[in-house]
Amino acid sequence: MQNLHYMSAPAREAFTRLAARLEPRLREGCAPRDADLFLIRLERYFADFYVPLAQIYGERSDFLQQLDTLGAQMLAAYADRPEPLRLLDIERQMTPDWFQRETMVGYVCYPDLFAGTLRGVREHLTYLRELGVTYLHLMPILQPRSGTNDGGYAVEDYRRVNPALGTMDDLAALAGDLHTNGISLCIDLVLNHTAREHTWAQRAMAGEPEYLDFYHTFADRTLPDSYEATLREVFPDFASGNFTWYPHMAEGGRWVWTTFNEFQWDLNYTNPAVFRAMADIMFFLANQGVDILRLDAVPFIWKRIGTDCENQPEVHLLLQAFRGVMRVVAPAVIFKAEAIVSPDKLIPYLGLHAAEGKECELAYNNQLMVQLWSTLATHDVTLLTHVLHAMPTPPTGTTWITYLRCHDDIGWAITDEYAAAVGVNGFLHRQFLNEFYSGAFPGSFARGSLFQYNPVTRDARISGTTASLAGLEQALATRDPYAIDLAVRRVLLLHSVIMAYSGIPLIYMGDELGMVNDFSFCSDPLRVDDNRWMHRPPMNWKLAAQRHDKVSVVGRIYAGLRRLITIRTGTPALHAGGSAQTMWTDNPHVFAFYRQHPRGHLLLLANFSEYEQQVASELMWHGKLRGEVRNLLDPEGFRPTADFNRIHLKAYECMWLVGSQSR
Ligand code: OTU
Repeated sequence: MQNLHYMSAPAREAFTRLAARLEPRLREGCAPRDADLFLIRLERYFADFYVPLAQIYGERSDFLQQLDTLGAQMLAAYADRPEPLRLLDIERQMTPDWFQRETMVGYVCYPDLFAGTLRGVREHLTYLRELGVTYLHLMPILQPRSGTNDGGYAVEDYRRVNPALGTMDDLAALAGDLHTNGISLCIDLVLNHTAREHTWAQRAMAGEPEYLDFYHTFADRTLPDSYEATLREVFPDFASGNFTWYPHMAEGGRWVWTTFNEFQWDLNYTNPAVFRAMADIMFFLANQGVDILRLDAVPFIWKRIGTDCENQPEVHLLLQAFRGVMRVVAPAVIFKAEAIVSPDKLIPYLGLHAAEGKECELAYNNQLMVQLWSTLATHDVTLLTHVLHAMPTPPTGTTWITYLRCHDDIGWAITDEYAAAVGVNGFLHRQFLNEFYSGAFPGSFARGSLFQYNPVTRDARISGTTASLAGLEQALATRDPYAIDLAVRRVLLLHSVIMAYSGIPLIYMGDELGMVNDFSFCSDPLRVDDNRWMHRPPMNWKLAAQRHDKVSVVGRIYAGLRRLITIRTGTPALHAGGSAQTMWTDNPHVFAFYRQHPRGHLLLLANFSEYEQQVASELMWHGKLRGEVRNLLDPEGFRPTADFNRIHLKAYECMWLVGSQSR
């Protein structure tokens, strides 16, 4: 036992106590080697969860009993873990960079929209394999409340799959098939709130004190009013305020904390039973074969009066504790933080300082996403370069999810400070982006819609698919071949950047086919109020059938993406263990970054203008590319000569330049 002396005295004492209590049961229930492995992991990760839990719950008189119960839960989950997953645990611990590899390519879809059911998804694995997908994020699949349910983010039962999609056995079978095909599985875990139909909420509703304590509820407006003074509203259009009055709750009615919709009740993590219940759900899902848990709305899980109740220090302590216990039970599983927050608040989700390597392995790079769209509208890379320059590097052993679109709207997370630093007025720029992407701005190629327009602040966000926002919908409507060509180039340009920037690129279902906005949600009374459904269309398999027709629009987009993926997976410089450093070029339309990894270097150049552009080739030498320089994306089109000193990029062209000598 080599980890004991790394622990503080109280941690050591608590560990020794817990291990002694668990060991007899462990020896009884597990093979000797498995029992040993559990104890080794328990010792190795004990402080990782004990220390944060002690900070949050240590003052409670029942803290040690809580720890005992947690330990018993861990042991039970470990004993239940299927053999193939135990091997996967060992394999992943030997390959801690598995999710950072250049071979990682993500795809995200709603299973019902993609293939009807989980079985349907299994039947479409060849499609995903053909595209080169190695990471599949299935949007909410656990049993939601019936009726409107925020696209599945109002969960009624975390241990059942939405019956419309299949069963838990179907999920486990799908996970097995995915693993056989080299694809890891990500699912959503909504840990900030449950549906009000969840048994916990129902029992709270009935006034059971044990379950009232699972939520934040209030007899009158005193505390809600004090909190409300500093809270923001996430969905001002259809769910104003953060508290909902339930007249029949307990006796005499209560206010319930509902950050999102009124049917989504925020959980109360000051109660250790909530932490334990959620940890148990994590174990359960891990044992079905889930590899990545997307922790939905995680910034909101801790409340503090006088603050916006987001990103509180306790959120990070809870995440560290969750991760610590998961390392013991199911170390193959990693966490993805769904924290759409500013860079300084985002980086701590990947584990900073003492928490390095102890929080989430993945987080969405919202800044890159927002800046790419902003740059597409302005054709000017200055703000993009500035913002990414200032963006902290993810700590060792973690990386980004890079993406263009997801099921949510695009919120213009561009601070006034960043905008001002490059001579832009933040407010006016955000107004411009909303006008541009809703198509109101004269000459705009985009067709999106405003989401959650707030007439007081004039804030709004944007809905729409990649293709529609990049001009394809409009171009197809006008049948203008030149406009269509530009739109296709924009779609590919954006993907070329997210495929090469450090992290796992995540393709949003339908983007590989250039699918445009879908307005069928307008005739569904449960969806009509939420225009995010315009970019959540059913998969168009008819269009998919044309994907190999290289002269068609869909064929051009699909082939382009397919090529990017093939080249990415063969380019060691793109391993996310390396760095991505943005560089200034001498042309405001050309974005550049440099990827450095011991196994290779790569310089990306991306022309955000619809005209040919040039940059000084010295860039490559500053960037340390050595030997003969090649453009991986177009080896024929790029022929450096002895005297060349400018690099020419075609309209919206992206280059991935590498040198023949790796350094
Ligand atoms: C998430 O989004 C989901 O992505 C949404 O689809 C859900 O509606 C929501 O949670 C509730 O479950 O504010 O505008 O910093 O940005 O959690 C969407 C995180 C959201 C938040 C994010 C949230």
